[in-house]
Amino acid sequence: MRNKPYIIAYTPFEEQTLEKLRQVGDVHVIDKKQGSFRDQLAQHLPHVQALIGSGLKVNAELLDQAPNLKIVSNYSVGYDNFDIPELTKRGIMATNTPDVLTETTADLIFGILMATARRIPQLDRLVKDGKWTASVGRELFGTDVYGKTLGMIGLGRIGTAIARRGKFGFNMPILYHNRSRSEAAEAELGAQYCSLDELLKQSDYVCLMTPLSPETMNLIGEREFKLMKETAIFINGSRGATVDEEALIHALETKQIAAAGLDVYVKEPLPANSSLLNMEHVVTLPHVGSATIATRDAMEALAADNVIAGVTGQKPPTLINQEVWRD
Ligand code: 8YV
Repeated sequence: MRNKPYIIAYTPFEEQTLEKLRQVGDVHVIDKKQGSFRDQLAQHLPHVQALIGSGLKVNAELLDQAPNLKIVSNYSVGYDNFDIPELTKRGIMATNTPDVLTETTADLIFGILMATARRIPQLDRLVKDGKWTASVGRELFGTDVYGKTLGMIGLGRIGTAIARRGKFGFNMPILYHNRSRSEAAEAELGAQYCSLDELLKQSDYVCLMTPLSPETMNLIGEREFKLMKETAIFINGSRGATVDEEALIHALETKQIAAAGLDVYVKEPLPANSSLLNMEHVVTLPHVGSATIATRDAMEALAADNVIAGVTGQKPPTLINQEVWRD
């Protein structure tokens, strides 16, 4: 019988985060170098009270193996990897890391938009490859950003922060489609709510920032790409599965849309045989929206604070399923 709470960290964390967790519990780090991730996890699940990390699918099958689990702490704002109704039914707390990554992620997503529009990676490669031997020709000219229409699908915290950059930095009219209307965004940004189809037809930049859920799975597919302008640039900073990736590849191959900037994919890391890798008009980033040192440190600290609260009888600061909390 253990007398300290048993905590499993299944994503690499900084020593300072592990040290913080060790103040309240026995911490075991799953290290992929030590063998199969699944086997290690299976061995520890019967004893674990807290799980901390990102991306692990936490569903009934896993929970059946973890009868002592009190809290699952996601080191990310998105929690599509959690079966929240199942966790709630079992009285297990689920937490994520909102707010601390909002501005950093918005910076990066706006950065992809700029990089895709102005072909920054292609131009950088040209210079580094020693091919800058004359003035750059029209085939490498970009697309204007300033004053163009930005369509935001998903206007939550990060979506709103991206729209602010567009509105105040680049004078972009903002259209948005969201589960619910945001009077605050309409007042602050003059953002105009519209149907998904209207947004797709009118936007120069279509930026997808909606969380992944059964309702948003494959939200953008063949029909939606057909509705977009031929000059449209598509940006995805949400989750790969919100887009039908085959339909995206087809839309890019057939020039139904002009270009895409992507930080997320159906399968991550992106497989080496993905057609997206061979397209000059696609900018591919390796899921790094929140990846600055300061932001990742803040995410680690918040994810750890959630665990510490959860195993010491306090309410975790960013509890998702509030229903499970009883004083
Ligand atoms: C990941 C993210 O957390 O927060 C999210 O939802 O997608 C990212 O910030 C990050 O890749 C760490 O795993």
